[in-house]
Amino acid sequence: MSDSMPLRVSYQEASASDWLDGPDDVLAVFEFGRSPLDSCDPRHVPVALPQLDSPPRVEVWRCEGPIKCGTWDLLRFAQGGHLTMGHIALDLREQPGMREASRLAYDVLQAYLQQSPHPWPLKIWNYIPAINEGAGDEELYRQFCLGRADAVLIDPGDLPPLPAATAIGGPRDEAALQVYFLAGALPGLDVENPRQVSAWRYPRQYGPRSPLFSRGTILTLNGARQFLISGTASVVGHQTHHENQVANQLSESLRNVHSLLNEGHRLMGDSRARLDRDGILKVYIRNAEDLEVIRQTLEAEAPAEIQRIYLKGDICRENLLTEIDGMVGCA
Ligand code: 3EB
Repeated sequence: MSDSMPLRVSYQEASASDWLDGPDDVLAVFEFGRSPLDSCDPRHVPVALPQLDSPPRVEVWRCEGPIKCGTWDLLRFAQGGHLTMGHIALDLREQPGMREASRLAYDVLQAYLQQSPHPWPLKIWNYIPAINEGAGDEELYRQFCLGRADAVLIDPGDLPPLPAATAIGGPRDEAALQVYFLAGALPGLDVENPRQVSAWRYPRQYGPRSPLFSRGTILTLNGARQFLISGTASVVGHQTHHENQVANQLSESLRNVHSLLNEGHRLMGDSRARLDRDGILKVYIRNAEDLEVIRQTLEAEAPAEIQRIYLKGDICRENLLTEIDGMVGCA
């Protein structure tokens, strides 16, 4: 693995505790199929989405230290020399509704970042139980977007630099809304996808408040670059393509990823993101029975070297069956 990546990311077969008790440069360990309410260390991030492929693995983030851990209000964090990971799990049984829970999570996140030496969120992951439940604007994803906008748009009409993001639905019996992030000392370079309408400009039909995220951000540290890719689905313009065709949806998502990486190359001039062994892809799948067709499509269309994991998760539009996110290095 190259040391030029600001954040070294990998999937590992050893247990979460082996990594938490292991090397001193571990910033975070993500364990799948576990309730976010059961974090045992500030660096330990249990994620409710079950892993669909085998063997079971954890996602490990490593960076330059020293690493300092702690709890701040409702948030747990691990702060490295240049980067911070933070996570919040809110028990929805103690919240009046999803909008309020989302607003609270983002209020805490923003208050934490304001006093942190790493105040710029680069990417935020959001895992939302029963994300498609509720009709029309009552849908939990739309309520989540409202709460996020309540917190983030302090001055409406004034759009802050937006981090990359992923928003995926977790199991219905999971009690917690989970938000976790990677943040740095400087803002990332925002990249939009020329094939897609920017999410904050989505038309009204998708909900009362547009989702607030950039399609990707580029993190630069000591001359090394890393591309943080937002959740990327089969959306062209603002519309879902290939309804009910899971393999075609995955191919379209990959076209979107390539288009985004090309746009990043155009903006950076010299360097280019690479889907190689330093990178990871997370593939979210709505219906577990689609695992094999998705795996075959990815194997045919993405380089074999890039690390990947398949998670069961609902996509934020009912007609989307799969989505990809990732972190890749630039050379
Ligand atoms: C899309 O392209 C798919 O609300 O934070 C992807 C990534 C999506 C992030 C978010 C939503 C979010 O619109 C949905």
